[in-house]
Amino acid sequence: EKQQSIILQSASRFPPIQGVRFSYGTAGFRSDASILSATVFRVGILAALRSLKTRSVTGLMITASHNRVSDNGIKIADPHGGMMTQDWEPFADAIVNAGNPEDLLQLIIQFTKKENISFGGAQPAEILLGRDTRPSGGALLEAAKQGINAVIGAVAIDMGILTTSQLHWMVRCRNKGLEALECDYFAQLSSSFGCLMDLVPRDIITDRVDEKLIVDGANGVGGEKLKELKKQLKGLVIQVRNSGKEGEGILNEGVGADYVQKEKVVPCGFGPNDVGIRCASLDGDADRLVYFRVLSTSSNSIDLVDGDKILSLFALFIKEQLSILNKNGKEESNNNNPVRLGIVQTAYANGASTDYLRLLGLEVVFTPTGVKYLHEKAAEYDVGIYFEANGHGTVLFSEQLLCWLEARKNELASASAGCECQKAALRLLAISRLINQAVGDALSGLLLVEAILQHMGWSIEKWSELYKDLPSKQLKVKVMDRTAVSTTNAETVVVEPSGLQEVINTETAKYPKGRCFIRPSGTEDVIRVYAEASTQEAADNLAQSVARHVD
Ligand code: NG1
Ligand code: ZN
Repeated sequence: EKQQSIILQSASRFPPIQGVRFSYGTAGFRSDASILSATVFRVGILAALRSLKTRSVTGLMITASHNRVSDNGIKIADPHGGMMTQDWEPFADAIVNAGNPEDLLQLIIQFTKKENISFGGAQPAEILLGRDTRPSGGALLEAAKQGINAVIGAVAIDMGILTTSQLHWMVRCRNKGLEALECDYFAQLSSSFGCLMDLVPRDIITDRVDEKLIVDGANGVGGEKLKELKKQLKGLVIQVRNSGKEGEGILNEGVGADYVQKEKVVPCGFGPNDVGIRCASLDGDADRLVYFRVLSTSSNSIDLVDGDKILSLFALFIKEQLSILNKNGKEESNNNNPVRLGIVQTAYANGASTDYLRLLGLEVVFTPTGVKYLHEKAAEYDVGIYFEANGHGTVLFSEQLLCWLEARKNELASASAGCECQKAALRLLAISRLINQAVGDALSGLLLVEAILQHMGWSIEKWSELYKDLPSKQLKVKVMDRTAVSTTNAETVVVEPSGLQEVINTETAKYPKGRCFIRPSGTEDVIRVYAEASTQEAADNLAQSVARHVD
C-alpha cells in the first residue's frame, strides 16, 4: 500500500513525453537528453527491482557514449558487472513506455508478482550510480535516484563521474565482496600492468619501442581518468589530448574512437608534430579504444589500428603464453583437457582479421552487434576474447582456468622458479587482473596493448602489419522506421523487407572480395550499411549502391 502510493507520487513528478516511444537497444535507452528524465526515473525503479531480485548490488550508468553531447542514455549493470539480462528487456521497454503513473504501477505490480520480488526485505537493495561528463548528467542522475528511492528498501550510492567500465567493474567487485572504490580500480590496473612489464623478456631491446604514447580522450571522462592513472604507471610516457578541459573542444566532436574509426582521419588536437607517433583514441565514456598513427596532416590520413587488430594482438600473445604452459607441462593433467581459447567477432570485423585469426589456428565465432551478445559467447570459453571493430572488447577468463593457473604458479614456484612456464602462468594471471572482466574498458585495454608491444618489442607500425585491412565503408541511412528491417545469421542476412537481400547479393557479386550487409542500429534511428571490397573505391561504391536500395 505504502509502496504503491510512493511510486504513484514520485512518478507523477516525471511525466513521460507524449508520442515518444523508447526501446532498449544495443546498449540501453538513448536519446536527446531533454526528453529522458521520465525514462531515467523509471530505469531507476528497474535497477532497484533488479537488485531486489538478485539480492545483489546492481549498477546504473548515465551516458550516451560516442553520441553527441546533447544526447544522453542509461544502462543497467547486472551483479556480475555485465549488461542487464536480456530476459528483463521487455519489462524495461514496457515500463519506460507506460503512459501514466497508474499504468506504470500496474506493470510493476504484475511483474514483481511474476518474478516473486518482495519489497522492504531485511537486505536493502543497493544500486551504484555513475555518469559521464555530459552536462545533462547531473539532473538525470537525480531522476535515477528518485526512481530508486521510490522503491522501499533500495539505496542509491552515487559513485560520481566515472567511465562506463569503472562503474561496471565496481558492481562486479562489490558483489565479490572486494573493495570497489576508484582508487582500488587504479591500484589493480597499475599493479597488474607493472607485473606484466616486470615479465618482459630481458633480451628484448626495449628501446626499439618508443615509450611515448599520445591519447585522445574524446573530450570525455576518459582523459581525466587516464591522467590520474598514469601517475601510478612506470615505463610509459603518456600525453593526454582532448581531455575535455574548458576550451579544449566538445565531447566526441571531431575527436574520439568512434570518429577516428569510422572516418579514418586525424582527430582534432593532433598536428604535423605527431606524425609517426603511437596514438590512441578513447570514446566518450572510455569503454572503446582504437590506436592510430598519423601519416600526414595535410592529407588528413591515418593508419588505423582498430578493435580487430587489438583483438589480434591479444589473441597472438595469449595463445603464445598458453602454448608455453602446455609445452612445459607435459605431465600435467590439463593436457587431456586443453584450454579452450575462443575469439568472438561481429559482422563488422574486417574480413582480413578473421582470415588472420583462423590462419593462426584459432576458433572464431560471430554474434550480432552489441556487447551483451559478444560477452555472453566469450564466457563459454576458458579464455574468450571479444572485440567489436569499433574498439569495444575485453578478455574473459573462466574461474576454472584461473584456479588452475594459481595452482601451477605455486607448484612451479617451489620447483623451478623463474622457468618460462611459470612466467607464462604469471603473465596470464596478470592479464586477468589488468583486463576488465565486466565489460570493455579503454584504459585497461590500453595498458594491455602497451605491455604486449613492450614484450614483443614492436612499434605500432610493426603491429599494424600483422595483416592488411580490406578497404571498407560504413554509411548510415536515415529512415522513418528502422524496425522495418530485420536480419538473421549474426546480422549478415536481411529477412525483411523481402527481396532486399537478393538485391544486396546482386550488387555484392559485382565486386571482387565484396561483402556487404545492412542492419538497423540499436542506438540511432538509422539503418547501417557496411561494405568491404578489394579497393576503397569499390567498397565506397558498393556501400552507396546498397544504401540507395534501403531508402
Ligand atoms: P548500433 O547503433 O546498434 O550499431 C553502436 C555500435 C555497437 C555498440 C553500440 C553501443 C557500430 C556499428 N555499432 O550500436 O558496436 O558499440 O553502439 O555503444 O559501431
Ligand atoms: Zn562507449
